[in-house]
Amino acid sequence: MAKSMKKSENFSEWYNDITERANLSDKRYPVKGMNIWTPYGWKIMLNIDNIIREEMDRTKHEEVCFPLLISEDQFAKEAEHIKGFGDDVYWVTHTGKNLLDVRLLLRPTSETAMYPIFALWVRSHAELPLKTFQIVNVFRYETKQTRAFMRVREIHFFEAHTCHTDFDDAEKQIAEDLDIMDTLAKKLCLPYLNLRRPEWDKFAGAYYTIGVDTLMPSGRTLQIGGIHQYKENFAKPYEITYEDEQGEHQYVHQTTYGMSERLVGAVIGVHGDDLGLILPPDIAPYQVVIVPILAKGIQERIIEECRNLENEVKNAGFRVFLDTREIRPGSKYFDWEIRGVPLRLELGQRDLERNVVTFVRRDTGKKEEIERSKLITQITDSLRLIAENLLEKALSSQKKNTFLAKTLDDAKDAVGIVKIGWCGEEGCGTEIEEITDMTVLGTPIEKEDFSGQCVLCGKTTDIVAYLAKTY
Ligand code: P5A
Ligand code: ZN
Repeated sequence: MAKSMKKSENFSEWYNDITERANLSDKRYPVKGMNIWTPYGWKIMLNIDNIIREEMDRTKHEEVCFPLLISEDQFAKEAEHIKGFGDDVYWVTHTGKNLLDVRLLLRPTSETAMYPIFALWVRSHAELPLKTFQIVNVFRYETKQTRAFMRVREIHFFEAHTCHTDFDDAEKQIAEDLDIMDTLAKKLCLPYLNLRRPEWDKFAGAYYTIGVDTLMPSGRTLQIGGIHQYKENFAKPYEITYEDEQGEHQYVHQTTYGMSERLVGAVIGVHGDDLGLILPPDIAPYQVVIVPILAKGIQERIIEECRNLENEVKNAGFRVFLDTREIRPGSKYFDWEIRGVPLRLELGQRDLERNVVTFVRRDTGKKEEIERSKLITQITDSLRLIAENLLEKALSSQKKNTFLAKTLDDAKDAVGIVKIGWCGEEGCGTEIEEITDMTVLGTPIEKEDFSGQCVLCGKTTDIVAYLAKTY
């Protein structure tokens, strides 16, 4: 077996290695940036999608599914949007040998597919807000380095699109989106930052963008979500209007919220260790794995008892897997550790005789014996503790790797998230990016107490900007 990588020594290799060995994704597909979802990886993704669907349901968004192809004329209506996405687009130009009259493109995101239709759907103020979402694949010809889950060209994509009577109602939607983000991030045990992106880095066509960033162990941040206020920017070119109470036609105000399989990438990177993945219990395909320790003579009794355990755990509402493969228990431990299953139960002759189960936590490696009768309470408690521990660890690592830099030199030396004083001017911002070789992620949406100087021009300012190297 190949020597396993150390996460702390080479995060990037470790990430690729773990993704492969945990069998999350098959990267042998012969089109760059397009990977295959394996059964195990797909189960994780679907568990995340299910949480998102629950949240959408709770907040009364309705699921839709728009076509994959967009015609060029529809795509081209909003100038900023096409400027931002034009180069990333995959075009469909032919059918067989014939050139198409109107070229078609694979959606890189679905604004331009949906909004001509929203213009037909939205009639009166009584139908607003319109709250929709879809979970579909989108295509972006990324030129930055591709990497499983983190940057792909065929993206498993969640996108919510809403229409509102006015700016304030759209702002309420953004507050709701932030609340949804928080619920989801808690379940994934991920700390994150909500940063209002600088003007030069907002979503193409947006009035403003909130980037949701998480810190990876490499010291780079990964954007795991985008929440955008469009104001009337798309409503105008797509003529999405409604009749208000006075019978006047008004443009809707729109918002969107997007996430992707990057959430899986963040979970792998943030929580995993040198033994493999560690999956947050809420998204683990199996929360509990049972490994029989077979002793000669009573093999059948042990298997039977393991089946009883399996049923008991399943009936209590947990996702459980009984591993009856004919390989050594040690190999099974190894496999399930790589795959990040939060809890392992072992049952052998000694356990059977003493009416206990051996119980191992993936996050701490701690092994203990528990009474058979306390099994379900113990599982319930342990899964909760694992989730808490994962979040706490990640939070403390984020804290440890966040620095306030007084000067550009200090900023340059830091690995992680760097906070600096910034006057707010684009000129200073982009120059800071060049000098530090970092990205200005933006300013926190909840204003932080700060008074100091812009690290570049020295002007007194109360604005803190966050900088980091990014994926
Ligand atoms: C919001 C939904 C949008 O596209 N339109 C509809 C808006 N926003 S976004 O920020 O550009 O994308 C949303 C999130 O998708 C993830 N993402 C990716 N994931 C994997 N591979 C990619 N190439 C990729 N590109 C974007 C990011 O998490 C982003 O925040
Ligand atoms: Zn300045």
